[in-house]
Amino acid sequence: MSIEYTPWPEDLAAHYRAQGYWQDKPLTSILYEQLAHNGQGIAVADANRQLSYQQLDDYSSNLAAQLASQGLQSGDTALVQLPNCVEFYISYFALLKLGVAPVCALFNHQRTELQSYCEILQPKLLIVSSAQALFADESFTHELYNRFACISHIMVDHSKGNSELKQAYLQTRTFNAPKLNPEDVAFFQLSGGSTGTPKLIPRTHNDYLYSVVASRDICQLHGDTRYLCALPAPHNFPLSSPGALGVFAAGGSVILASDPSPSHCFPLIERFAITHTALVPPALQLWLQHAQQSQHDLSSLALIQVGGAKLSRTVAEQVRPLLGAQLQQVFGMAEGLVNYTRHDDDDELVLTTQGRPISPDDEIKVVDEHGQPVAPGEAGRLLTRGPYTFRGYYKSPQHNASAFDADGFYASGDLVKQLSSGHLIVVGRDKDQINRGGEKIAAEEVENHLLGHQHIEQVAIVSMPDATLGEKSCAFVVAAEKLTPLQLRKYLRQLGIADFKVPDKFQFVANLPLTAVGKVDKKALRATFDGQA
Ligand code: OOB
Repeated sequence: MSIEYTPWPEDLAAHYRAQGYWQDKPLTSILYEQLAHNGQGIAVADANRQLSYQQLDDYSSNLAAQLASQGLQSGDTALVQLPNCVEFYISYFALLKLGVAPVCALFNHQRTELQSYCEILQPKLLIVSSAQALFADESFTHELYNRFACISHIMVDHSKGNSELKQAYLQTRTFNAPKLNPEDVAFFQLSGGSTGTPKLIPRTHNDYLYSVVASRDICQLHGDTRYLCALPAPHNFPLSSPGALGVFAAGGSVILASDPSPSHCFPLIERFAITHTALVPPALQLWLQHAQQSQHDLSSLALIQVGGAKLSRTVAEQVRPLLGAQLQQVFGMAEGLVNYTRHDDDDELVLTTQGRPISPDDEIKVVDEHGQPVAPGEAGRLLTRGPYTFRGYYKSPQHNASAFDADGFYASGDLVKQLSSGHLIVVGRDKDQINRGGEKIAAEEVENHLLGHQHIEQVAIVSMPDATLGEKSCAFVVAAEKLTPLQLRKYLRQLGIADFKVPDKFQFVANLPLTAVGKVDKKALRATFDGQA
């Protein structure tokens, strides 16, 4: 049985095939294609271990065979939550090989997020890590088994020592690979979100493979590329833009860092002679601050990609002088569209734009609030469709009705300007989301949690400017009784939401300003921070 998703219209699908974007190959071909000539090449390493392409293939097949023997089969779904470790890619490829579509949660997701993903996806299998406090003992796994009848197995990995996951992939087994249909959903990406409930993005083999291979070529990755993966491995940027999958498709090596701090990454850069990496702007700023005093040799760095949130020109200008590497701006989204500045772009474009789309068939519309195209070069809302931009969130007909226009263009919620060269400049946002240094917070989701508090009557969460993160979050709260920020932070943590979603500031007010139509006037609330940061 195939997993349901909104397909591309037949005429567009035929066009994407005719243009050679969709190759009708499964995503696993990335791995298979390295085996013949590069089996002994290093695919992935962390500070303690390394795996050749052959090992990554063998281990993922062993695990797939074990999961098949436990009843997992094509069309099933899984939830994976692992830190940046080689097991992440072993598990990812094992599930792809089996035709089991995983959603890969971020490692800082907590109880509430994991439960929502289980709710939407009804997974049969969980692969998680005891390095995450939630799985340090068995109470949460029991809770999940009790609450979700769909779950037949939870595999807990232990970062140190043996574990069921390690036993499963290390034990040689024969794996009878099922035939995969490249039109099927390969896995689910996580949406940054702008609504009350998290949304999942079905990504097919055909569309994702195209974005990976085209990104590999745009970024000119090759067999000697050594890519430092310092952002959370499942995020679309370090997974596919070109990310680890692009590096595998080029036969290079992925080196995993557990976090993007200079103290952690600089020694790895020297030790592995890292050539490429991907950072969010706040991490880049830390690298820039530490580069000059650093004792570590960073001279191997050739390309530093920066994306996930807006990069300021002043910071962008420091990349080459201080880190000795070329800068590439990346403006992408888990829903599809990814833009890159190119190697042959002049400095001005690289410093001031967020790049241009991967594909000649990425269609971009920049429209006003009535959906009408703005004059060339003017700012407007970004709409897009193309060969790797999804056509609908998983099981969300209501939200899909407003997230797409009548022609199937997805409204990303970004305000952009497009230059005649095709390059986009992100100038703002019209979605109810806070971009906290690349980490996305759906305001409504956190507002709903706070509204569950017995003494809170109204709440509105907006961004406030922050010198380091770009934006932080502030909750304006109308409360029936006196409350303190500490109490509310504790309340949210007890509910089990990811730490980055807990508002940085709570402001208690008598009432919230309203717009003419009676909605909370978030613009007015944001304006209270004008001139700050
Ligand atoms: C990436 O993906 P998501 O899904 O976490 O977030 C997408 C949103 C965009 O709609 C935009 O609002 C913002 O993040 N964004 C940027 C940006 N890159 C992403 N805003 C300004 N400048 C940029 N360079 O964040 C993502 C996915 C693939 C590659 C790179 C980033």
